[in-house]
Amino acid sequence: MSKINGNYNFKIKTTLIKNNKQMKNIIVTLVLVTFLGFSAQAQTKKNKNLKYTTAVNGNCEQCKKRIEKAAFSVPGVKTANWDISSHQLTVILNEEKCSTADLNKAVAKVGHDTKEVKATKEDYDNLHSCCKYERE
Ligand SMILES: [Cu+2]
Repeated sequence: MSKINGNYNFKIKTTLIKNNKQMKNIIVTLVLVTFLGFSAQAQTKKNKNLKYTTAVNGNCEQCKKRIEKAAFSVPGVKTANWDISSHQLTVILNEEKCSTADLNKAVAKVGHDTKEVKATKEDYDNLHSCCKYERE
């Protein structure tokens, strides 16, 4: 009798362990699905105050004005600052109104190569002679 009881208990225990493992799998799946859902939402949610920095080639104060003017011409750009010595353009932009690609295109259009978008030869040639930076 005790042997039968022992077998019986063993069966119950293994069933419980199996159920536990299934439970864990279900929980892990639920957590993953929730997490993936959140990250998908985070990707589609647009940032109204995205801080974006990129390298823009240029030489002087005149370049600075031209680059910043081009940046401000893009709808959604709130602040723009180009640093002459570091060549870094830093902007805050509203992703609901424009993309970083729009910004790069606008800056390249006035003749300045950005890290992402190169100016056409024609746009570069239109630069004032003192502004003709060395192209990489
Ligand atoms: Cu210049």
